[in-house]
Amino acid sequence: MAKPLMPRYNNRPMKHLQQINSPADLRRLRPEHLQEVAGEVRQYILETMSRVGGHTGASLGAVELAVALHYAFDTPRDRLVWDVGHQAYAHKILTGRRDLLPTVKQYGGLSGFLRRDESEYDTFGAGHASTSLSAALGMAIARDQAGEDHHVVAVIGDSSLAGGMAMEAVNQAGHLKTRLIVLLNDNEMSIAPAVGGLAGYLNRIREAQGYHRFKDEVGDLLHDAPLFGERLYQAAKTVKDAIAAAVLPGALVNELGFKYVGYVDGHNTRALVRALEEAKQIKDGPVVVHALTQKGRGYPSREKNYYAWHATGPFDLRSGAPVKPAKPSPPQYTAVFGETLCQLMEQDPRVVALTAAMPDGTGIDKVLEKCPERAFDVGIAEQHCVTFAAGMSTEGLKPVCAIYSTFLQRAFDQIVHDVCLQNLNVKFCMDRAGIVGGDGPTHHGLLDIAYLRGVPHMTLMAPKDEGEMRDMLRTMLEHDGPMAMRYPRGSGVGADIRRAPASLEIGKAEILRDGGEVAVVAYGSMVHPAAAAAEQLAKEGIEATVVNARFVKPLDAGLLLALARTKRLVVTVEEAYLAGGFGSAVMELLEENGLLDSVRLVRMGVPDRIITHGDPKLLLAKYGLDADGIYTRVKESWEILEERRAGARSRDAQLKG
Ligand SMILES: Cc1ncc(C[n+]2csc(CCOP(=O)(O)OP(=O)(O)O)c2C)c(N)n1
Repeated sequence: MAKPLMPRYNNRPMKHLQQINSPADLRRLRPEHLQEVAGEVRQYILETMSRVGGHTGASLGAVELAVALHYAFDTPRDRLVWDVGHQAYAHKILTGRRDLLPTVKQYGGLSGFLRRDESEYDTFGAGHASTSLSAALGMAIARDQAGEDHHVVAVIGDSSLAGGMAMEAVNQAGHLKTRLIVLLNDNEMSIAPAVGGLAGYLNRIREAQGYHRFKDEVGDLLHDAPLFGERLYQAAKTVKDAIAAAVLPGALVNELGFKYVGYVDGHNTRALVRALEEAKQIKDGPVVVHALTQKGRGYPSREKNYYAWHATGPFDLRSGAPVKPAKPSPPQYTAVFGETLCQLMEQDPRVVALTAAMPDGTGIDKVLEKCPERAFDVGIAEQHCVTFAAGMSTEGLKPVCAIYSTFLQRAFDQIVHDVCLQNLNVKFCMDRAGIVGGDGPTHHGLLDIAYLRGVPHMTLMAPKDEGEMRDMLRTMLEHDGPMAMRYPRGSGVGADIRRAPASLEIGKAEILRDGGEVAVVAYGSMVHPAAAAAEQLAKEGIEATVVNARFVKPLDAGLLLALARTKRLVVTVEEAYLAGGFGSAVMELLEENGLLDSVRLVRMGVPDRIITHGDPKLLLAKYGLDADGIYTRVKESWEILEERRAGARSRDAQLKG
């Protein structure tokens, strides 16, 4: 009889993986096969990511964790809560989404993070860091109240554990003494190398070499010893706990009420399953299982660059080298920002630069390199970052907080309470404002206009391109008081970045094109598409004035009111939620001046719904936020006005006749 064909992936046999359609299939395997399963999962992630890109390194580091977790626990009955969710591709593969992995982050495909509406195994959606312990603790309490007995397990990275929310949850968990398992995925990395006191603490644990050798080598030997192995191992555990207590700096373990299991080799499935089984036995409070992992484990490159591998684009599977885009694009906003800030810092010694765990993502890596004594990576701690900056400003420093629009949401109260109420001189530079693409709903920066516009003392602006971003950065540093600037993800438009940055007049818009009975007033990233739309309209005989608004607070009220008085149609365009956004600010201005009835106002922006992940070009087009979309909307709105005018004229004629 012919042998059945071995399932293969890109010509490699995937003996186990093809049979695993749910964790129940995994749990049917013998424990000695788990390491092979992990090998196949890693290979599958590598081959897939080499083609489509994604959170490659983060997920490669957590392959064995996912295998061991789904093996040791009865998921989805036992609840698994992943922090951030960027490291969970193996979890996706094992929970019925294997064949969809190549669609990850693409429009209509799998989310890059975890989502409750994607799978019953995704018990809690995330994307922002440090939420898992709070959510898991809530689930554990709900379990206790319902009289149920399943396990709740939070998986959190060493850097996310240092985030404020996670620390608050640790504080409460120790006090509540409810049953909760925390698997600490400790790879000594955030996206950048981990920073802060907790990183040092975990380091000290790692350096307890005697304990390490005991656990991993002697422990294994005892376990495998014939006849008395299990008993010897159990006896040794007591000794091991004593050693742990002796060598571990006690804060988390003793003082905060957590039990400790570990540390354990996070790439050894057998050791992991054993540690998790041990944690399951602890009934009287929270326990942390400390797993040591390597980010990017198995990445095909001799140079160990965990920083670069956290997330990757497509890469060469043999060398690990990134696949270069077909045609080079203009420099990214982030890079231009970092360079410009370095230049301006040379001219003003009071300027300091701050990032919350995103040095490369914000361009602050350049400042950290050039003047490390004036640049600070505070870790995943946006709230602290803002108040830290506020404190600096009270003593005359000029802090620039470079924080993604989406992550600055975390620090809203600090902006209000610590910065703006005291009118302190803190600057906010919001990278990734607007639709960010593959990272999706948790990462789109669509709310910053709405959440910052209503705060007294705040000045809010957005450049039309990377050249004007340099001007705005200079403008910010010359003015006193809280100011925020938003700019999009990705490449600029190719604007001139060699000229010296200019100082702009606060609250003054720029007229780019003048004429006609239509005005298109665009904010930030929508200015160039609006100008292109106006070109197209002009070809069809519809002349439009195009305004680069530059400021949403303060608005250029003089210009906007003049437009409202002289034009028949005013269209506002922004890459942000319409509710509370730039168009809303213009509408309020017209209403306050009794002009809403004298001009037709159309607001273009993002509607009040969750915006999915996918290619930003596609998503922007979907909401009409590109040159074609603006052209179409202006044309339609203009034609409606013209039809009404024609109707009114013919009614007048009839009445006169
Ligand atoms: C509030 C917030 N700030 C910043 C980020 C960006 N971010 C995503 S993953 C990550 C690093 C997380 O490090 P760690 O928890 O150690 O997990 P690892 O990636 O090393 O597995 C950061 C800073 C985020 N997701 N949420």
